Amino acid sequence: MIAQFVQLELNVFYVNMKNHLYIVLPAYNEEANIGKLLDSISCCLPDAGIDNYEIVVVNDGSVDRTMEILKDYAQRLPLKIVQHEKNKGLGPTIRDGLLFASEAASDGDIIITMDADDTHTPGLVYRMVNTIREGYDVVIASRYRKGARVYGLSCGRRLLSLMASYIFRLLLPIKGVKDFTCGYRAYRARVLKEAFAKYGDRFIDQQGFQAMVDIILQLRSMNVIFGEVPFILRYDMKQGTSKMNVKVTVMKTLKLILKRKFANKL
Ligand SMILES: Nc1nc2c(ncn2[C@@H]2O[C@H](COP(=O)(O)OP(=O)(O)O)[C@@H](O)[C@H]2O)c(=O)[nH]1
Ligand SMILES: [Mg+2]
Repeated sequence: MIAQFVQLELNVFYVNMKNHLYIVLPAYNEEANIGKLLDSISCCLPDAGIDNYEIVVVNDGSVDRTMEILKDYAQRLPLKIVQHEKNKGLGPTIRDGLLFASEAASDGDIIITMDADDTHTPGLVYRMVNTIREGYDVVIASRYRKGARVYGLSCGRRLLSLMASYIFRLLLPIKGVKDFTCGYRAYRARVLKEAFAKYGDRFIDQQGFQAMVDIILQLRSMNVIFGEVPFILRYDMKQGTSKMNVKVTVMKTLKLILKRKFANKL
């Protein structure tokens, strides 16, 4: 019991001392969700012994109250806001967030991305951070690992994600990856720094939702160790509708597969 307590204390100490954690949130018109998510992050992380964190929200030209809410939270949380005056799309937004975080981070720090729609539970951050510390470079919150659950997502969207998973595993397999499309991920900061140095402006150059899968495809040729942890997707918590245009995303993703598979233009 005492030994366990000491071990826990050491763990907490270790997380605090060694790893700075950046949480990058791409946000477009998330007034209904962003406050709830920031509340849960600010509860969950200290509960897990992680006090050394910073949230980076990229507000992508939202036309609702997202900015107002963010400014309010920035007064009490370690929160930086990167502002796009106009809506640029998920690709440029996630890129600017990752660039901001990786420039601020040291090599051993950890950068997490999650949706700002309150469907990615921050309780998983602790496990993702520890999985990086076990030796993985990129850890994906995966819907295709034992123990994963999906609540509230339509059958059509479920099927689409599953098909994407099989197509990528068949055509562009990556050891350790089954969920190519989930945006909830942890990256060792060094890997992102190296990717920005290697690819420059070509790193994350897709505009839409397919940018998320392309990050993994671009890291694939860089000796990166990928891992996954099972994840509970709480789509039932989401207020409002998805911002993903399914048809456009499917077409652009298919085009991307052809480009990466056959033209191999990385
Ligand atoms: N920057 C930016 N972010 C977007 C845009 N559309 C969606 N997002 C963000 O990308 C994330 C994923 O979108 P979401 O609606 O949750 O997609 P879904 O979970 O796949 O249904 C959320 O954090 C959104 O706020 C956009 O046009 N620009
Ligand atoms: Mg979402």
